[in-house]
Amino acid sequence: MDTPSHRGLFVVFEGLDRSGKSTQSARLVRNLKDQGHQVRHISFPDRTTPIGQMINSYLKGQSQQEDHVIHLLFSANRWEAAESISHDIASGTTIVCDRYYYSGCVYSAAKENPSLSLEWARRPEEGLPRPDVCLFLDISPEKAAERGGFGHERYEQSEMQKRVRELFLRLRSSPDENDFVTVDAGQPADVVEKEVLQIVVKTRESIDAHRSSLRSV
Ligand code: 2DT
Ligand code: MG
Repeated sequence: MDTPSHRGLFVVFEGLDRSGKSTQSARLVRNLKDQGHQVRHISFPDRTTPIGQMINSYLKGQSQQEDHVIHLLFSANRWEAAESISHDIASGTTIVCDRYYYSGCVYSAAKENPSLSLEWARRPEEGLPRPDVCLFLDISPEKAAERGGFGHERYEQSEMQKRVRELFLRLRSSPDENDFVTVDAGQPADVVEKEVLQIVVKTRESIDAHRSSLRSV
């Protein structure tokens, strides 16, 4: 195995729908590749696996799932990818990932099911590869809505988006989530792109300086 200083980074993008995650993660992938890094772009939910297909059908409203069950399926969908993420990072590939366990926690907790708290939601995520940095693309639900109407998937409604943002902010203030960095996603895309790249370059430098290994959630 490579020494930690040659390992890849694990970079996650989080944020509301329409916060610019797809655009910014694609730009980061291109920028890192231009700098000569090996990069793999992934996203959760990964709708291609059998578990991912169950999630897809739920999100499209084609099937129902009990709140805890769908929560655990989203988590299982990350666990089934965990080994390949750790493997790639150890062999020097940087992973750029759209959504991860932070979305898992906040979207489930936003349902306001009394037996599904943010704390409960985080438990099944414990032990997953921990991102080196989580870039939270912060945008108000109003500004996100101005960027185009909502789609037709479950969760794409303004009340839900407001609760999701509040929970992201709550999660951010937890000492467990010390890899969280907030970026103002209401700025022009080019400005966000530069900020993101600067943060990732700094993260790289800090990991190289400390020879930090990949941690666990
Ligand atoms: P996309 O619009 O990014 O495809 O996401 N979600 C996502 C959860 O509820 N739990 C999770 O663990 C993850 C990763 C957020 C589809 C929706 O799925 C939600 C939006
Ligand atoms: Mg979506």
